[in-house]
Amino acid sequence: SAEYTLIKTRIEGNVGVVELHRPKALNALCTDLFRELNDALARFDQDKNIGAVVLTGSGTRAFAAGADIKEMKDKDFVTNYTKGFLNLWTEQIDRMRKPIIAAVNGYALGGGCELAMMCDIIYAGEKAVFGQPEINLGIIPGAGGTQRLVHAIGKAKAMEMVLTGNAKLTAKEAEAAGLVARIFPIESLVEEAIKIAQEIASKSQPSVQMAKEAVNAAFEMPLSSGLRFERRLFQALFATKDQKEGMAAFAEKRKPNFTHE
Ligand code: CO8
Repeated sequence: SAEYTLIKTRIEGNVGVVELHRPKALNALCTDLFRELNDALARFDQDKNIGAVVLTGSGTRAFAAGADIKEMKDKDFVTNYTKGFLNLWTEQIDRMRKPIIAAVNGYALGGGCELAMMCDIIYAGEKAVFGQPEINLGIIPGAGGTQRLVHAIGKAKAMEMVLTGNAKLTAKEAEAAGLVARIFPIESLVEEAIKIAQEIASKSQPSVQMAKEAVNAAFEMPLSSGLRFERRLFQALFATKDQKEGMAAFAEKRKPNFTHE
Protein backbone atom coordinates (compact mmCIF):
# COMPACT_ATOMS: atom_id res chain seq x y z
CA SER A 1 0.00 0.00 0.00
CA ALA A 2 1.22 3.49 -0.96
CA GLU A 3 1.41 4.97 2.53
CA TYR A 4 4.21 2.58 3.58
CA THR A 5 7.84 2.76 2.49
CA LEU A 6 9.55 0.08 4.60
CA ILE A 7 6.90 -2.60 4.24
CA LYS A 8 4.46 -3.68 1.55
CA THR A 9 1.00 -4.99 2.30
CA ARG A 10 -1.65 -6.79 0.32
CA ILE A 11 -4.78 -8.83 0.89
CA GLU A 12 -5.22 -12.25 -0.69
CA GLY A 13 -8.65 -13.70 -0.07
CA ASN A 14 -9.09 -13.55 3.69
CA VAL A 15 -5.38 -13.25 4.44
CA GLY A 16 -3.41 -10.08 5.11
CA VAL A 17 0.15 -10.23 3.80
CA VAL A 18 2.98 -8.03 5.06
CA GLU A 19 6.39 -7.98 3.40
CA LEU A 20 9.26 -6.31 5.22
CA HIS A 21 10.78 -4.16 2.52
CA ARG A 22 14.25 -2.76 3.26
CA PRO A 23 16.14 -5.04 0.89
CA LYS A 24 19.39 -3.02 0.87
CA ALA A 25 19.71 -3.44 4.64
CA LEU A 26 18.50 -7.07 4.64
CA ASN A 27 15.27 -5.80 6.24
CA ALA A 28 17.08 -4.56 9.35
CA LEU A 29 14.39 -3.58 11.84
CA CYS A 30 14.23 0.10 12.73
CA THR A 31 11.72 2.30 14.53
CA ASP A 32 10.07 3.56 11.34
CA LEU A 33 9.70 0.02 10.04
CA PHE A 34 7.97 -1.05 13.24
CA ARG A 35 5.71 2.00 13.10
CA GLU A 36 4.54 0.86 9.68
CA LEU A 37 4.39 -2.82 10.63
CA ASN A 38 2.35 -2.10 13.76
CA ASP A 39 -0.04 0.08 11.79
CA ALA A 40 -0.54 -2.59 9.13
CA LEU A 41 -1.02 -5.37 11.72
CA ALA A 42 -3.53 -3.30 13.69
CA ARG A 43 -5.54 -2.68 10.50
CA PHE A 44 -5.53 -6.37 9.61
CA ASP A 45 -6.54 -7.32 13.16
CA GLN A 46 -9.55 -4.98 12.92
CA ASP A 47 -10.57 -6.01 9.40
CA LYS A 48 -13.51 -8.42 9.65
CA ASN A 49 -12.69 -10.00 6.29
CA ILE A 50 -9.23 -11.03 7.40
CA GLY A 51 -8.78 -14.20 9.43
CA ALA A 52 -5.00 -14.63 9.45
CA VAL A 53 -1.83 -12.75 8.57
CA VAL A 54 1.38 -13.80 6.79
CA LEU A 55 4.58 -11.91 7.58
CA THR A 56 7.57 -12.32 5.28
CA GLY A 57 10.61 -10.54 3.90
CA SER A 58 10.66 -9.22 0.38
CA GLY A 59 13.04 -11.21 -1.76
CA THR A 60 14.69 -14.38 -0.56
CA ARG A 61 17.92 -13.14 1.06
CA ALA A 62 16.49 -12.15 4.39
CA PHE A 63 13.43 -12.28 6.61
CA ALA A 64 15.28 -9.76 8.77
CA ALA A 65 18.98 -9.58 9.70
CA GLY A 66 18.14 -8.15 13.11
CA ALA A 67 17.56 -4.77 14.66
CA ASP A 68 19.20 -1.90 12.77
CA ILE A 69 22.64 -1.77 14.34
CA LYS A 70 23.38 1.66 12.87
CA GLU A 71 20.23 3.10 14.48
CA MET A 72 21.01 1.40 17.81
CA LYS A 73 24.71 2.06 18.22
CA ASP A 74 24.51 5.40 20.06
CA LYS A 75 21.63 4.56 22.35
CA ASP A 76 22.10 4.82 26.12
CA PHE A 77 20.57 3.01 29.06
CA VAL A 78 18.58 5.86 30.57
CA THR A 79 16.87 6.71 27.28
CA ASN A 80 16.30 3.04 26.50
CA TYR A 81 14.71 2.66 29.90
CA THR A 82 12.64 5.83 30.10
CA LYS A 83 11.46 5.60 26.48
CA GLY A 84 10.97 1.83 26.76
CA PHE A 85 13.20 0.79 23.84
CA LEU A 86 11.72 -2.29 22.11
CA ASN A 87 8.34 -1.91 23.86
CA LEU A 88 6.80 -0.21 20.85
CA TRP A 89 8.29 -2.91 18.65
CA THR A 90 6.57 -5.78 20.42
CA GLU A 91 3.29 -4.41 21.79
CA GLN A 92 1.14 -4.67 18.66
CA ILE A 93 2.29 -8.19 17.79
CA ASP A 94 1.67 -9.30 21.38
CA ARG A 95 -1.89 -8.05 21.26
CA MET A 96 -2.84 -9.55 17.87
CA ARG A 97 -5.95 -11.70 18.16
CA LYS A 98 -5.55 -13.22 14.71
CA PRO A 99 -2.85 -15.77 13.99
CA ILE A 100 0.32 -14.54 12.28
CA ILE A 101 2.41 -16.90 10.18
CA ALA A 102 6.06 -16.03 9.61
CA ALA A 103 7.34 -17.17 6.21
CA VAL A 104 11.12 -17.08 6.61
CA ASN A 105 13.29 -17.15 3.51
CA GLY A 106 16.93 -16.36 4.18
CA TYR A 107 18.35 -14.73 7.32
CA ALA A 108 16.33 -14.53 10.53
CA LEU A 109 19.02 -13.16 12.84
CA GLY A 110 18.79 -11.41 16.20
CA GLY A 111 15.60 -9.37 16.23
CA GLY A 112 14.65 -11.10 12.96
CA CYS A 113 14.63 -14.49 14.67
CA GLU A 114 12.78 -12.94 17.59
CA LEU A 115 10.19 -11.37 15.30
CA ALA A 116 9.60 -14.75 13.68
CA MET A 117 9.19 -16.31 17.13
CA MET A 118 6.61 -13.66 18.10
CA CYS A 119 4.49 -15.08 15.29
CA ASP A 120 2.24 -18.08 15.87
CA ILE A 121 3.68 -20.46 13.27
CA ILE A 122 7.03 -20.31 11.45
CA TYR A 123 7.44 -21.80 7.95
CA ALA A 124 10.91 -21.77 6.45
CA GLY A 125 12.28 -21.71 2.94
CA GLU A 126 15.04 -24.26 2.32
CA LYS A 127 17.81 -21.67 2.69
CA ALA A 128 16.56 -20.04 5.89
CA VAL A 129 19.11 -19.41 8.65
CA PHE A 130 18.18 -18.70 12.27
CA GLY A 131 20.59 -17.18 14.76
CA GLN A 132 21.00 -14.90 17.76
CA PRO A 133 24.30 -13.08 17.08
CA GLU A 134 23.73 -10.25 19.61
CA ILE A 135 26.56 -11.45 21.87
CA ASN A 136 29.00 -10.48 19.10
CA LEU A 137 27.85 -6.87 19.51
CA GLY A 138 28.29 -6.78 23.28
CA ILE A 139 24.58 -7.17 24.03
CA ILE A 140 22.07 -10.00 24.42
CA PRO A 141 18.76 -10.75 22.67
CA GLY A 142 16.09 -8.32 23.86
CA ALA A 143 12.79 -9.54 22.47
CA GLY A 144 12.46 -13.22 23.28
CA GLY A 145 15.72 -14.75 22.07
CA THR A 146 16.54 -16.00 25.55
CA GLN A 147 12.95 -17.01 26.31
CA ARG A 148 10.88 -18.13 23.33
CA LEU A 149 13.89 -19.82 21.77
CA VAL A 150 14.39 -21.93 24.91
CA HIS A 151 10.74 -23.00 24.79
CA ALA A 152 11.05 -23.82 21.10
CA ILE A 153 14.34 -25.74 20.94
CA GLY A 154 15.38 -26.43 24.53
CA LYS A 155 18.15 -25.09 26.73
CA ALA A 156 21.20 -26.77 25.21
CA LYS A 157 20.78 -25.51 21.66
CA ALA A 158 19.42 -22.13 22.72
CA MET A 159 22.29 -21.57 25.16
CA GLU A 160 24.84 -22.47 22.48
CA MET A 161 23.26 -20.06 19.99
CA VAL A 162 22.93 -17.20 22.46
CA LEU A 163 26.39 -17.59 24.04
CA THR A 164 28.43 -18.10 20.88
CA GLY A 165 26.35 -15.89 18.61
CA ASN A 166 27.70 -17.96 15.74
CA ALA A 167 25.87 -21.28 16.11
CA LYS A 168 23.08 -20.94 13.55
CA LEU A 169 20.21 -23.25 12.67
CA THR A 170 19.60 -24.19 9.06
CA ALA A 171 16.01 -24.67 7.96
CA LYS A 172 16.35 -28.45 8.42
CA GLU A 173 17.87 -28.08 11.88
CA ALA A 174 15.21 -25.56 12.86
CA GLU A 175 12.50 -27.97 11.76
CA ALA A 176 14.09 -30.91 13.58
CA ALA A 177 14.46 -28.79 16.74
CA GLY A 178 10.81 -27.73 16.63
CA LEU A 179 11.29 -24.03 15.86
CA VAL A 180 9.84 -24.36 12.39
CA ALA A 181 6.59 -26.16 11.57
CA ARG A 182 7.47 -27.06 7.97
CA ILE A 183 9.95 -26.35 5.19
CA PHE A 184 8.96 -25.36 1.66
CA PRO A 185 10.95 -24.74 -1.52
CA ILE A 186 12.15 -21.13 -1.65
CA GLU A 187 9.96 -20.12 -4.61
CA SER A 188 6.72 -21.50 -3.18
CA LEU A 189 7.21 -20.66 0.53
CA VAL A 190 5.08 -17.52 0.64
CA GLU A 191 2.36 -19.00 -1.55
CA GLU A 192 2.20 -22.12 0.68
CA ALA A 193 2.11 -19.99 3.84
CA ILE A 194 -0.77 -17.97 2.38
CA LYS A 195 -2.58 -21.20 1.48
CA ILE A 196 -2.39 -22.42 5.07
CA ALA A 197 -3.33 -18.97 6.39
CA GLN A 198 -6.33 -19.09 4.04
CA GLU A 199 -7.29 -22.47 5.45
CA ILE A 200 -7.09 -21.07 9.00
CA ALA A 201 -9.09 -18.01 7.92
CA SER A 202 -11.85 -20.30 6.63
CA LYS A 203 -12.57 -21.61 10.15
CA SER A 204 -14.76 -19.84 12.67
CA GLN A 205 -12.78 -16.79 13.77
CA PRO A 206 -13.86 -16.93 17.43
CA SER A 207 -12.62 -20.52 17.66
CA VAL A 208 -9.35 -19.68 15.89
CA GLN A 209 -8.70 -16.77 18.21
CA MET A 210 -9.52 -18.76 21.33
CA ALA A 211 -7.36 -21.64 20.11
CA LYS A 212 -4.44 -19.22 19.76
CA GLU A 213 -5.10 -17.81 23.24
CA ALA A 214 -5.30 -21.28 24.75
CA VAL A 215 -2.07 -22.53 23.15
CA ASN A 216 -0.26 -19.37 24.22
CA ALA A 217 -1.53 -19.89 27.77
CA ALA A 218 0.61 -23.03 27.89
CA PHE A 219 3.66 -20.75 28.04
CA GLU A 220 2.33 -18.58 30.82
CA MET A 221 0.34 -20.74 33.20
CA PRO A 222 0.96 -23.82 35.33
CA LEU A 223 -0.78 -26.88 33.88
CA SER A 224 -3.80 -26.83 36.20
CA SER A 225 -4.58 -23.18 35.38
CA GLY A 226 -3.95 -23.75 31.69
CA LEU A 227 -6.30 -26.71 31.65
CA ARG A 228 -8.99 -24.73 33.47
CA PHE A 229 -8.55 -21.84 31.02
CA GLU A 230 -8.81 -24.22 28.07
CA ARG A 231 -11.93 -25.89 29.49
CA ARG A 232 -13.65 -22.53 30.00
CA LEU A 233 -12.94 -21.42 26.43
CA PHE A 234 -14.13 -24.82 25.17
CA GLN A 235 -17.37 -24.46 27.09
CA ALA A 236 -17.81 -20.86 25.96
CA LEU A 237 -17.55 -21.68 22.27
CA PHE A 238 -20.92 -23.45 22.54
CA ALA A 239 -22.39 -19.94 22.74
CA THR A 240 -21.41 -19.26 19.11
CA LYS A 241 -23.56 -19.77 16.03
CA ASP A 242 -20.51 -21.26 14.39
CA GLN A 243 -20.46 -24.17 16.87
CA LYS A 244 -24.07 -24.97 15.97
CA GLU A 245 -23.29 -24.61 12.28
CA GLY A 246 -20.07 -26.66 12.45
CA MET A 247 -21.73 -29.58 14.20
CA ALA A 248 -24.93 -29.40 12.13
CA ALA A 249 -22.82 -29.45 8.96
CA PHE A 250 -21.00 -32.57 10.16
CA ALA A 251 -24.29 -34.33 10.95
CA GLU A 252 -25.74 -33.34 7.58
CA LYS A 253 -22.57 -34.37 5.73
CA ARG A 254 -21.98 -30.92 4.22
CA LYS A 255 -19.37 -28.18 4.51
CA PRO A 256 -19.91 -25.68 7.33
CA ASN A 257 -20.69 -22.10 6.43
CA PHE A 258 -19.10 -20.14 9.28
CA THR A 259 -20.29 -16.59 9.84
CA HIS A 260 -17.81 -15.84 12.61
CA GLU A 261 -20.45 -15.20 15.24
N1 CO8 B 1 21.55 -3.54 10.96
C1 CO8 B 1 21.86 -2.59 10.04
N2 CO8 B 1 22.29 -2.89 8.81
C2 CO8 B 1 22.40 -4.19 8.48
C3 CO8 B 1 22.08 -5.22 9.37
C4 CO8 B 1 21.62 -4.85 10.67
N3 CO8 B 1 21.28 -5.76 11.59
N4 CO8 B 1 22.30 -6.41 8.77
C5 CO8 B 1 22.72 -6.13 7.53
N5 CO8 B 1 22.79 -4.80 7.33
C6 CO8 B 1 23.20 -4.07 6.13
C7 CO8 B 1 24.72 -4.09 5.99
O1 CO8 B 1 25.28 -3.07 6.78
C8 CO8 B 1 24.87 -3.83 4.52
O2 CO8 B 1 24.66 -2.46 4.28
P1 CO8 B 1 25.70 -1.63 3.35
O3 CO8 B 1 25.53 -2.23 1.99
O4 CO8 B 1 25.20 -0.23 3.45
O5 CO8 B 1 27.04 -1.85 3.92
C9 CO8 B 1 23.68 -4.58 3.91
O6 CO8 B 1 22.74 -4.75 4.98
C10 CO8 B 1 24.04 -5.96 3.38
O7 CO8 B 1 24.69 -6.67 4.42
P2 CO8 B 1 26.14 -7.37 4.24
O8 CO8 B 1 26.95 -6.64 3.22
O9 CO8 B 1 26.71 -7.53 5.59
O10 CO8 B 1 25.67 -8.76 3.64
P3 CO8 B 1 26.41 -10.17 3.79
O11 CO8 B 1 25.69 -11.10 2.87
O12 CO8 B 1 27.88 -10.01 3.65
O13 CO8 B 1 26.15 -10.62 5.32
C11 CO8 B 1 24.83 -10.97 7.30
C12 CO8 B 1 24.86 -10.91 5.76
C13 CO8 B 1 25.64 -12.18 7.79
C14 CO8 B 1 23.39 -11.14 7.72
C15 CO8 B 1 25.44 -9.68 7.88
O14 CO8 B 1 24.80 -8.56 7.26
C16 CO8 B 1 25.28 -9.51 9.36
O15 CO8 B 1 25.98 -10.13 10.12
N6 CO8 B 1 24.32 -8.66 9.81
C17 CO8 B 1 24.13 -8.35 11.20
C18 CO8 B 1 23.43 -9.49 11.93
C19 CO8 B 1 23.27 -9.14 13.39
O16 CO8 B 1 24.21 -8.95 14.13
N7 CO8 B 1 22.01 -9.08 13.85
C20 CO8 B 1 21.67 -8.79 15.22
C21 CO8 B 1 21.47 -7.34 15.40
S1 CO8 B 1 21.19 -6.91 17.11
C22 CO8 B 1 19.54 -7.25 17.36
O17 CO8 B 1 18.85 -7.73 16.51
C23 CO8 B 1 18.97 -6.90 18.70
C24 CO8 B 1 17.58 -7.47 18.88
C25 CO8 B 1 16.61 -6.44 19.36
C26 CO8 B 1 15.19 -6.95 19.38
C27 CO8 B 1 14.37 -6.66 18.15
C28 CO8 B 1 12.90 -6.88 18.37
C29 CO8 B 1 12.16 -7.32 17.16
